[in-house]
Amino acid sequence: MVKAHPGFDALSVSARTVTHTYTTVHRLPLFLILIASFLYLPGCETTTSSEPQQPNIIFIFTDDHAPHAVGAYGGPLAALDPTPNMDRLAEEGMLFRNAFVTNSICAPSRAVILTGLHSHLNSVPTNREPFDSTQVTFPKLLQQAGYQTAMIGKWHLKTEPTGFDHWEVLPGQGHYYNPDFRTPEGRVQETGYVTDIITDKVLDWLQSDRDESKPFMVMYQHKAPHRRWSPGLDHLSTYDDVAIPEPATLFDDYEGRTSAAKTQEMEIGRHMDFNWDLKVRQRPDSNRINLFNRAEELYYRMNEEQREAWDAVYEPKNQLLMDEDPTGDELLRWKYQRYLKDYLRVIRSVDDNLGRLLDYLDESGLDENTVVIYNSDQGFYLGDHGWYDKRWMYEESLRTPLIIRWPGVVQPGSENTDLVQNLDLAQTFLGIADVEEDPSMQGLSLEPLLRGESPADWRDAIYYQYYEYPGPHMVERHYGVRTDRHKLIYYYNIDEWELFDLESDPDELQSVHDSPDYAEVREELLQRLTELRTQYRVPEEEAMP
Ligand code: SGN
Ligand code: CA
Repeated sequence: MVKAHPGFDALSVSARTVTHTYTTVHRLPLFLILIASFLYLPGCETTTSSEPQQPNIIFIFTDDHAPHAVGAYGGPLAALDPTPNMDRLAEEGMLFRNAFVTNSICAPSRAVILTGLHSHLNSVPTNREPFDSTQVTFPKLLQQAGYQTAMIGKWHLKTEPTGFDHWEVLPGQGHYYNPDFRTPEGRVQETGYVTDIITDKVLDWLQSDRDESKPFMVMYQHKAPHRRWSPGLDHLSTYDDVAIPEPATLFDDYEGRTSAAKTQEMEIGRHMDFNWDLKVRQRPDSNRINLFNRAEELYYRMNEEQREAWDAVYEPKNQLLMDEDPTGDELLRWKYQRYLKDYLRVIRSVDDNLGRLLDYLDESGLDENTVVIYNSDQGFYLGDHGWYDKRWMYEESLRTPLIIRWPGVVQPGSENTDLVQNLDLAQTFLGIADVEEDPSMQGLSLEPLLRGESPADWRDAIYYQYYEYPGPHMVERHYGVRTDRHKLIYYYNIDEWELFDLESDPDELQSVHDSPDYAEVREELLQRLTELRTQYRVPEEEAMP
């Protein structure tokens, strides 16, 4: 059913920069609007006529939060109860078991979500390009359809946000302590911890700046848990008394894969920095003066009170490390514990703040007509393969957490195992709002899945491509296809292939690309890869060999 609401034909100021022509389902003749209004009289609908009919949307987005660090996804880390509020969201909504990204890195992932287009079509294939803000985005379409829109937190797309009635964003990567914000009126610095401050701003906007005659869509986007994983003052000691379980592949030797797995620079053992990553100021890695200086800059960005609290917790533990002075595997184990504890501490603050938001929705009564989505820009290596960071088409970074609560529509506590991607979110949000999508968008609306349907023609394979090489962590460029059971990856600059059977080798340790037993599977996957590249209009210059 098409739902009319007061702001249906309002055109936003920022939308004037848009060059495309839109069609909107809300441009209806007056008599249809009158009939629709009549249908909404008490008795015909459970809501009152003054309430907006379209659901509100809150998109909660984190940076680098791997699904295996969300309690509801299970696995060894779930035993630590890392995310009680996210787990509550899953109990009240739908958890997507097989949610993937198209390009496992920050700015590209954000551009995909906004436009519903793969990286080769949306102007941001790597973290370096500025987002072309004249493109069609889902916030612009929602805004034109009468939604009030806001973007608060990490943006990372360089150009100014467009399609938002309100925006306050971190410049670049932003800071954990005492962060600056870019706003239409200029830069402001706030005092405190970034995850709390972003949440305060979202709650403020919901409480005081909202036009209650309109439905709203807010993008609530954390910096956390991005490197250098700096916990808030209230979680500095969380997990002090536990040993974080180690992943089976912590001591991976990278055999069984292409040369790409051996030439990366993202190993906990070899590439993590003592001061920058591990917060051991007394033990600078002599060859990384730049990282040492950056860490010191952040140390002095904290105010005295913050620094004292920080030192009181880190200093004694650092002293213990210096006294014991572990080496080899023992040092790697120590680094892993420090890394994971800080990463999970940072996530605890995200989760606490999610709790604040969910409480506010309950208290205000907004919970009933608000769709809440939890998602991250990609997965992350939590010591898996001995790594941190992301970028690869391997499972840990290809996956992203996706939990959607939609009261009255989504079956509470349900799970979906279809292959879905961040590419689908733009159309999903437009579908939820009953606003027509742009015909060029390349995803699939998740609406039928949210309603509990299993469309027979749902996609059987996903396409992935990563472009940022050379660059941080030196992960070779690659593209590939993943089905529910197999994955074919092509490192096109070095002309090397990998094929994994995820059923017999879930950790992707042994490529079977050259095995005669997999000749048929390989041909099928190659065929599917070619089809997907045609379907998604991947340009010729990145052509198959
Ligand atoms: C920074 C980090 C990298 C990280 C990129 C991209 N280095 O360069 O570890 O891969 O961001 O991250 S740091 O020394 O600054 O911490 S992304 O999430 O923005 O894509
Ligand atoms: Ca990221």
